[in-house]
Amino acid sequence: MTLFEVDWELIIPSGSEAYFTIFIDGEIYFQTQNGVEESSTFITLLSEEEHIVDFGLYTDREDGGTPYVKINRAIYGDLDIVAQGIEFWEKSGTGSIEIIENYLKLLTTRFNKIEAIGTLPVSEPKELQISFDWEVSSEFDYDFFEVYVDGMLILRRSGIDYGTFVGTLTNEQHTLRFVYVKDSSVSENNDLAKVSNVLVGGENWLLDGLTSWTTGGDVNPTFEEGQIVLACDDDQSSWAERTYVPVPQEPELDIANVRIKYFQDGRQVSQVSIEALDTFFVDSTVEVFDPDSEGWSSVVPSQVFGEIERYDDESGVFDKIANSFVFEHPDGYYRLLQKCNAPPGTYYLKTTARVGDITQIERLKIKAKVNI
Ligand SMILES: [Ca+2]
Repeated sequence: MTLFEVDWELIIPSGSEAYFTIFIDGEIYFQTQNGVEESSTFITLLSEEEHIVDFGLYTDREDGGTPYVKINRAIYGDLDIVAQGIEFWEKSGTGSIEIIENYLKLLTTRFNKIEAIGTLPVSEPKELQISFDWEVSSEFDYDFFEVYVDGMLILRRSGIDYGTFVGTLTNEQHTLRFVYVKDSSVSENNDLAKVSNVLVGGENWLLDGLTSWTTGGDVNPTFEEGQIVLACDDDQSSWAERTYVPVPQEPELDIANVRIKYFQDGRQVSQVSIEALDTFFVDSTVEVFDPDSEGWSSVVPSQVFGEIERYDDESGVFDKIANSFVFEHPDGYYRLLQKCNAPPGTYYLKTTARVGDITQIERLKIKAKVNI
């Protein structure tokens, strides 16, 4: 999911009245109290699909002067929305929307509303997928089903509505919370919210009902027929939450677990030059990485074999010319002896070592000069 942060400011001259709203995908996510001047930061996490954001200003009285809203900052992931300019916004209603200096200004006159509507683009998915089915049956616009991740609102719905939410999060610890919350009066419809099929990182979080969940609010939710049922009275809430803890990852090694080292005359070599490609030898040792000591140590492989190859620049393919003779030396190294006839050029000694389940293949470059 992607963070959407909005710094907003509602200015209401004394004697005037107005309120400010934020709608996302046509649903109300935030609303100020009518006539109260305030400023704050609105934060929500939105799923990877496209979203419609709608900032609205509603003016009742303007006896003291015209109220207006300043969107001082709006950031969606890495995207600075205010910096996109006025073209980002579509105007709806009566009044004006304009970019002044570094903010978006919404202004309208009495008994009117002005909206600035923009489209938040599709965002990149993260590693951990979460999904759930939800339904709400409540007083529209007053009693809400809300979903939070790490305390940030990700979904808010009311009335009679249902759907499947799909989003992704970083593979880190996250807390998912479902809430049913009611205002101070009036109940409509079934007056509850239900959640089922909660899948987090491929795991079904409702297999054992609410056993692994924390529940709370004024009324604890219940678990019925595979669903979390959230319900409560006026001015109350009911919630259930669960925390995802990532499985510790094996430390990633940027080195192979087995390696082959080459020697000539007791010195380690990374390539070999020879006068002629009829007979020569290279010694090799095989080592294994021990993650505990974080060091390499010699190992006796179950199998070692070598072959001389020619590399074809055009096809990008190694062609085998001849096998090596492998002699196991009592001092723990393997002598790879080559006998073959080929013209001067660049060749490779392909060495294969098997250690347990690991088959390690390495190639030593051989430069064969003119055979005198
Ligand atoms: Ca209500």
